[in-house]
Amino acid sequence: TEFEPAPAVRETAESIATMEIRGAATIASAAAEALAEQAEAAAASGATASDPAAFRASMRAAARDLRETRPTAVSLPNALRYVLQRMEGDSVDGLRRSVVDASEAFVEQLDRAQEDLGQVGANRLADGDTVMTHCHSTDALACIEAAVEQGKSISAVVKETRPRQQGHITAEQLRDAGVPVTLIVDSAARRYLDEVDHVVVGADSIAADGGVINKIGTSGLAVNARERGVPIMTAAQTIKLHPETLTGHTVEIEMRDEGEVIDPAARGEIGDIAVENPAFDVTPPRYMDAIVTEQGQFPPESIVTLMRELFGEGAAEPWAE
Ligand code: RUB
Repeated sequence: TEFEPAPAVRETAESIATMEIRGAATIASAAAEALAEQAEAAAASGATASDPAAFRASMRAAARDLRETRPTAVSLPNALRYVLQRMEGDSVDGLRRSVVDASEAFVEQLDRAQEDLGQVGANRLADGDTVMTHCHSTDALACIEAAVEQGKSISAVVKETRPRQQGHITAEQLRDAGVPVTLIVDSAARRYLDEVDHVVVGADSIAADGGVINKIGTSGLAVNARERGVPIMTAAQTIKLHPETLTGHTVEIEMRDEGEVIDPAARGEIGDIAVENPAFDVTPPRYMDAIVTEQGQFPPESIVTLMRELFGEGAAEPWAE
């Protein structure tokens, strides 16, 4: 493009692409913060410092670079849209300030939404419950941690989550919150569901039909939980709602490198086989008991009502004040 994004933006984009920064909420706040860094850099350098139109164009270019990193978590484009829609002013300094303010407001709302949904999710858990988790979701953890803060005694069975083992991050965080943790391989999930009272997962996107897009393996876990009679909830702030699914679009499922599945050194020995590595899957609404948001809990089939409220006529996005 004509505008090279600031080094801080390139670094953030690279960290999202390599999954050093990962998880839908964390990606969203990093992207919003990167736009603020772009605004500071553009207000201080070259043509963008003196030309409001050039400043705006450089912001849009930075947003495109951030957008292209990973396709599935809608919180990323939702964050970029939130900040860019609030960019206003006739001078570069005014524009800069509006972007920095919007970025800060976004991150604040994100934190508050997570706290609020944590309370809702915690209300679904009872003293003495054992929960099962998949992957690492800050929204899901907020529910478990809030339950512990309510004085409930909770223990956890944590799925390691192949291929990248984000379950290890979940295990450490729960251990630090004083939750007794048992780590299992993914394929042991159904066996352990007999000892579990509730499954708690996060989401990268929620579709208008109530389908939950989350880490690969979530849909199988949900089907098994239903078969075992164990309730399953998705903890998802409203920035996870995917506006384009209201008009019939589907959510792109990221396909990642085969090197995450099979050691490149062993590839030669195994020879001519196909390896596929989808990062996410879709859990149909009928296998999910509740979507827990900062606006309360919803049966998946009714989430479209909230989506229309937040994205429909005029109201341009979630987290409207
Ligand atoms: C992470 C993942 C998480 C959601 C929700 O996938 O699927 O469950 O992003 O996380 P990856 P949060 O590791 O591939 O990014 O609740 O923190 O937004």
